Order: sequence, then C-alpha cells, then structure tokens
Amino acid sequence: MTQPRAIDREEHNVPPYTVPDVLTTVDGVQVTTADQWQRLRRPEIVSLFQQHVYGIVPDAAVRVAHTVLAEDSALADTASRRQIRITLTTAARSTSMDCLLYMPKGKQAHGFPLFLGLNFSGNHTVSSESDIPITDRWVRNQPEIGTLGNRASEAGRGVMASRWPLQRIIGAGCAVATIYCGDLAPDDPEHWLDGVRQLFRDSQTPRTPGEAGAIGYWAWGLSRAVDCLEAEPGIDPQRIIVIGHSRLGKTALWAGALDQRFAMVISNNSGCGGAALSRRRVGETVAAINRQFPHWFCERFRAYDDNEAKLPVDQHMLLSLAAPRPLYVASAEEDLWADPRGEFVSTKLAEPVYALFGLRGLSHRDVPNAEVPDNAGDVAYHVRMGPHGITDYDWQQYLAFANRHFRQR
Ligand code: GTR
Repeated sequence: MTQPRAIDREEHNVPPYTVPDVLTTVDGVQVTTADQWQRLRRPEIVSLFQQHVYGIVPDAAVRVAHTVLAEDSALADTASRRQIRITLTTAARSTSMDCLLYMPKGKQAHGFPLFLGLNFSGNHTVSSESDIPITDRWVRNQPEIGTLGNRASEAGRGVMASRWPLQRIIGAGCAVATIYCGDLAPDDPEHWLDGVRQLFRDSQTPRTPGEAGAIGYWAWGLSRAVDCLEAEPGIDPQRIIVIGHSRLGKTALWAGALDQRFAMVISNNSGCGGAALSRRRVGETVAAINRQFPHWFCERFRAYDDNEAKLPVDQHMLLSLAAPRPLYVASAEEDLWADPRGEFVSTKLAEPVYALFGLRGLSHRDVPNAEVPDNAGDVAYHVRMGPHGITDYDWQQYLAFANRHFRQR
C-alpha cells in the first residue's frame, strides 16, 4: 500500500463545513457578471473582512514623501540599488520606513515590473552587502541571527538572503523592493502599538473592536510604499506585484485585496488568516492564531475562535478579491501548520470570480503533486517539497508566472 501524502494525513480531522458562496451577496443576490461583481459583491466582501478579520486603519490625511538616501551599483554591477526613506506624516506625528530597491541596469520602455514585499528581520538581513544599514528598530529576539535585547546586530547581515534571490530576480528582468515590517508595526503583542498606528492614535488609546491589527497596518504600509514607488524612475506602475511569505503572505493578500494598483498578488505559505480556509480547522486554527498572535487581526476576529461557522467570510473570498489580476498561491508539502490542502481548496473556490471575467483558473481538481506547478491560467498554485519557507524554487515559479503575464508590455 502506498503511504498517504503528508498533506493528506490530517484529512480525517476536517469537520463537515459549508463556505459562504462567493457569488451570492448578503442580500441573496446572485452575481452573474463581472460588472455586478465589481459594483456589488467586491466592496461588500472587502467590508466584511474589514469588520470581522483584519480591521480598519483609521482615516486621516497622511502626507507621503520620499528621499533617495543612497544610490549605488550592486550585485556585481548587474543592478542599481536605491535605499529610499519614505516619510509618513499626519497632523499628530511623523514616522518613516526604509525601502531597499534593486533594479536591473538599462531601460525598459514602460519601466521594469516590481516585486514588492515586506521582510521579517530588517533590510540588512536580505543581502550580505556591507553598506545596508542595520535596522535600529525593535526586532524579535533571535540569538541565532544576533538579535538580543530586541536590537539587530551585524551578525544578522544577509541571514535571510536565501528568501530573496536578488540575482535571479534581476536576471529575470524584474525589480524588487523590500521594507522591514517592523518599520510599520513591530511584530509583538505589546510593541506593535508603537508603529505607524501612532500616526493616528497614541499608544495609550485602546483599540476599538474593528480597528486594524498589525496585518492591517503592514498592508497599509505596502500601499504607502506604492504611492512612492509608482513614481520612481525605472519602475512600471502598471506592473507592481505584491508578494509575501507566511504572516507577510497574509499581509500581501490583504494589501492586494484593498489596493488594486497591485497588478499581481502572490501568497507564499500564508496559511491561517491567509490563503487557507478557516473552516477546515486543521493545522493552525482561528483560536490558535488569535491566542498566539493577539495583535495580528482585529479584536472582533476573536469572536470566531472555535466558531468558524459563524464567520461571514472565509479565505477563498479574500483570494477572490485579487480578481481579475493574476493570483499565485503556493504551499509547502511539510507545512501542515499552514494546511496546504486548505490553501488549494480556497484557491479553487475563488475560480468562479475569475470565470466571470472570462479568465482561467487551475487545471487540477485536487492538490497537484509536489513541484508540478499548475500555472497556465490566471490563477496559479504549486506545492513545493519540504518545510515552511520561501525558496529559490518558489521564486522561479513566480518569476515565470510574472514573465508570462507581463511579457506583452
Ligand atoms: C507561525 C504562525 C503562522 C505563520 C508563521 C510565519 O508561527 O503560526 O501563522 O505566520 O508563523 O509567519 O512564519
């Protein structure tokens, strides 16, 4: 007898469930056209996710400005590298985030496509180049990468380089930009309040049940980065891709849902609160994520701990908000915590929205074999061998997908 695949091992623990129909409005109207989707159902779903899952960033006028701190030749002269400080100012205060941008040398008629994503531990961890400043912001303690007392150190330089294959991205004719998520909100239940939230609320002011948590503020920050990067010489504003891994994959999906300037959305191993269906209740559950990371979602999301059936949404509806833009969801075979099959199933369930636009979904009806990417349509999926992570293999698939969708320009 052949062994069941790792991803099938927990199937017997999946309870029976029914997900909300992506094409039926709250009032019971059946959506049958792309126009109805855009006018009626899409805004309704965005609002449901704002109210019940990710929360809302307070509304206030924010001035966004940027300066290029340094511009150098990098990656053995194949790229130009810019370190850009983006300043965010409200009537209450001002803060900044630092964007590390690599762009191929030379010119393209409309500018280069850009991959934009947050990083976990500071821009200096993304590349071993010695002249990227070490972040002086709060960082998670990880002695193995030299972060102690919540401060980063020289020991962290380049430690995350395998997650950011810069040379490969540049070689594929794309630009890539990253920002430390802690510039926007430190990833910690107490310290996250000291991030960009302070532009709107002082840290003494408690959250309202529907106010954004860290994921909401991270996603907001990605949009503020686009405000600057879309005007940056050499970038094609029509081809900005939002990408993220794991908690930052949840963030990429939410940013892509809210901000349709992102021309493509990529979720890598985003799991619970990302691409995986909450109602399947295997791997990380709503209760588990809210317990461990009380600062990620809005407080109202806690009402769905062990109560997923009451959620007015599920994560296939988040994926559907990427339509009609190309969407790529990827899992890793051993990453059972993120529920690879749940990520696949919700991707399938988003297909009817792509169909409204005459766009093509996945070819597979069930999770494809490991490293057999299903990427010929406008919705793509693969499951990589190995554990949770974002690897060169994953990037190769994303670059090929981007290249296919964007090559016409
Ligand atoms: C885990 C968390 C996941 C995922 C992951 C990551 O601890 O349970 O939801 O976000 O971290 O971001 O690497």
